Amino acid sequence: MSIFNYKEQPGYFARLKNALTLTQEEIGKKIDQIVGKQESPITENQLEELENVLIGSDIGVNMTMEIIGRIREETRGQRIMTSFKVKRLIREELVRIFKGTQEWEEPGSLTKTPYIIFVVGVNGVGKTTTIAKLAHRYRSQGKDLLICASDTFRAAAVDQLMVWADRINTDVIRQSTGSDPAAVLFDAIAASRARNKEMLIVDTAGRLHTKSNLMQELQKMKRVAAREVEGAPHQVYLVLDATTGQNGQVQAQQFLNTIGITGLIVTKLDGTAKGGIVVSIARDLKLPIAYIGVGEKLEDLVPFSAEAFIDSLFPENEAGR
Ligand SMILES: Nc1nc2c(ncn2[C@@H]2O[C@H](COP(=O)(O)OP(=O)(O)O)[C@@H](O)[C@H]2O)c(=O)[nH]1
Ligand SMILES: [Mg+2]
Repeated sequence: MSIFNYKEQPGYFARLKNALTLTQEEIGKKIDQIVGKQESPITENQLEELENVLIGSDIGVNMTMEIIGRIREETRGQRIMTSFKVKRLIREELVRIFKGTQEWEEPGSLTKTPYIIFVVGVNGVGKTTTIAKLAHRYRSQGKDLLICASDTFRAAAVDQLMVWADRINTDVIRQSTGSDPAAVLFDAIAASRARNKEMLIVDTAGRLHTKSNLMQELQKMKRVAAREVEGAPHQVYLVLDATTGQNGQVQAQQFLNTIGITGLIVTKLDGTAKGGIVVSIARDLKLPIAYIGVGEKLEDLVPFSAEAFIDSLFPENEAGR
């Protein structure tokens, strides 16, 4: 669970809510339609419909079964189950899931420099875009940083990084296409030292068809970082795409087993009704969700707050009644 307090961030909640509009319609509104404002015990039919809504939102089958089980338990003995009460139960279950994940804290003032962040994940999930957003964010917090272009597999990857870097006025350390990603990293660490940079954000390749090479490559990069800087890599962010649903979890497990992950970044939460994936990711991986991507612009990356996430799906004033 993140210790980031969203209530202290002006505008944060409105933005999150906006990004989660489709998910909210998919979960919150549909639950309202099913259980309505009824004052009689919930029927088996309604439970089935609820189950479909929850599964459809990508919250995960196990999670859905747990929630439905609790609702069933609570309605036993003819207890009244209104839409508010259903939502409150779901809220409670979600809070419990996020409490089961590790704590995560955004990099603060940096002592071990360069502070090295690896950004990993399969092709197309949004790694490069996220790196630009992260660099933008950390720079606005006053951190002096460099970006390392270790996705040397595709020429376009470095070009894309250069375009972003230009816009945020940050240097990129790169070599020619096909060079050893660990060698680029070695260079980038040397450059960070020489230029007194506090932070180094590392883009990595994400090709799927030669996965074992990719994993070996990442392990080698990890060894280089660890040898050069104490405690490095200090963060390994795994980027997952919310729109690809449950597939992401299998990938995640592989990255987790190979290089270890300190935090997850879930992208493309805007424009999907499947935002429930965030819950099943947290539940299954037990890893903290560090940031979420809510659009394609530089500003569209926000720290994840489980509380804000739950509040935007099930407003507290309604669910608490
Ligand atoms: N809507 C939306 N699009 C995103 C987000 N993050 C990344 N993208 C888009 O996803 C596509 C792939 O991103 P890219 O950074 O190249 O992925 P990479 O292959 O993992 O490096 C691009 O078109 C990005 O604009 C997000 O949070 N929301
Ligand atoms: Mg990329």
